[in-house]
Amino acid sequence: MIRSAKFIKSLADLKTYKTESANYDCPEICIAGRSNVGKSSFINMLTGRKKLAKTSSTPGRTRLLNLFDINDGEFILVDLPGYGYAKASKAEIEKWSRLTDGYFTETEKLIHTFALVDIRHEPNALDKQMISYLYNAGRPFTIAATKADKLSRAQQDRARRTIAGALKVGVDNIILTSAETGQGRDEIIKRIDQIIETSGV
Ligand SMILES: Nc1nc2c(ncn2[C@@H]2O[C@H](COP(=O)(O)OP(=O)(O)OP(=O)(O)O)[C@@H](O)[C@H]2O)c(=O)[nH]1
Ligand SMILES: [Mg+2]
Repeated sequence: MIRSAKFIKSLADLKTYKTESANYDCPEICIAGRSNVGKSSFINMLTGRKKLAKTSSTPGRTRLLNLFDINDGEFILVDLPGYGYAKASKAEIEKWSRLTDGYFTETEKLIHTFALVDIRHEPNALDKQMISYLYNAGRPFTIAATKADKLSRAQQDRARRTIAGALKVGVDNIILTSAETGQGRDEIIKRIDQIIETSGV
């Protein structure tokens, strides 16, 4: 259950992340995925706060690592910059990937990742890379297909099978979500409750 949500801080580099994360003792759950897939909107949907995380129709909006406190120290939601933003400069892309890759290697508090893919697109090489990275690193994750409202129910079913096939997971491992309609919200919250419970905090 999410009772309260509060923005903590935006962090531009790993060093700041390490300093900041030393200040809290609770687990982290992060939201990863391609630029514009709907990570920040996903956080807003979960917390029921439309403007908590900044969203934008222009890809590449989230350039920093953003931390949100959930339920007064129960866990931290981490909003990551998206990958695969074609229009970004090489220097920017390097900076963001240093930050996101670095986050995954440095964090000692991450207990789960929500890996987001756009329901309308077949997962690309970067999406596949993200999933195999998480899998090989032994990092527990859940796949959420965002923007389900853009497709009919029949199309959603088909898309879910396509995504499952491309990412080599069972269809039941993909939760369909929509920040517009709230579809999938209860399922995600239920998953979070289980994750927190089994993490023993
Ligand atoms: N129809 C629909 N639009 C969505 C949904 N989720 C996000 N969007 C739209 O998609 C665009 C990108 O959303 P963001 O939440 O900013 O995406 P992001 O993944 O945080 O993007 P970056 O921070 O740039 O990596 C915005 O215009 C959102 O309104 C959804 O579930 N349904
Ligand atoms: Mg964002």
